[in-house]
Amino acid sequence: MKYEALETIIKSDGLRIVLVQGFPSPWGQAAKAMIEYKGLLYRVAPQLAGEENTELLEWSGVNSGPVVAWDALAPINRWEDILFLLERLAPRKGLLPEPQKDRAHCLGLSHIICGELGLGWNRRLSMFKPILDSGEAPTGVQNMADKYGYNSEDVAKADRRVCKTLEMLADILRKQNHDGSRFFIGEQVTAVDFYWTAFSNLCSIMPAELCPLDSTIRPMFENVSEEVRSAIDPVLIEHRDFIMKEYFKVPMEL
Ligand SMILES: N[C@@H](CCC(=O)N[C@@H](CS)C(=O)NCC(=O)O)C(=O)O
Repeated sequence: MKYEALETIIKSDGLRIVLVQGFPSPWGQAAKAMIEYKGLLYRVAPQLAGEENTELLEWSGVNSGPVVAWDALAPINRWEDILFLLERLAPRKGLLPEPQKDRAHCLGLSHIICGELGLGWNRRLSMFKPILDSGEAPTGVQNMADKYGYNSEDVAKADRRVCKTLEMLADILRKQNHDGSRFFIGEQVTAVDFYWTAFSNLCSIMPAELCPLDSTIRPMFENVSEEVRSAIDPVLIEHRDFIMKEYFKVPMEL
């Protein structure tokens, strides 16, 4: 993967994705892995974490990553819009099951992982806490805290909410394993398998061989409370290792 200037990819056509450069930002890494799994060609440009990203904002209406664009369509940024675009572009390697019950289950679990007040959101609140508590938060972190709903009430509940989600995901996987499947839903890979794998990095960061994160950034990801650490059932890590090996490009490209 080669980052190109944002200006260049704005002017080009086809599929483009803007990723948070240098971070295993799970929304972007999951989208990138799904694009690659589906065999879609893409170009990529960087978003700079915590910075103004003015050009990105002007083009897409947001200054976060990921942003995805297809031909002349307006750029999109929400995980479900990105997923549905990818499904339209490469329906044969579908990541949303057809049966309605499974589809609802898949979208519900995806929302619990990727959505507002979901797993990623709550882990981010907990990751910001020590930095903001220090009273010396860099401007970039303060910007992100303001943008992503940092408030004392939700911060106080974040770890508990994460644990509840991890417990539920582990229960589902145990039941699936018992029924002979290595996936969250049915017997085939779905979007949830990609999301959990990418978001697991916020709870249990992968080793450097799989996720070559700069050593100055890694400690922020390693800072996981004992409460959350003990809710990471081995079945969750076995699943993400399997999905990484079979469905992601390794090592992750940041
Ligand atoms: N738009 C995504 C979430 C985007 C998001 O949370 N992006 C974060 C990932 S950590 C980001 O861009 N952080 C860097 C920044 O805001 O500067 C969605 O809701 O589906």
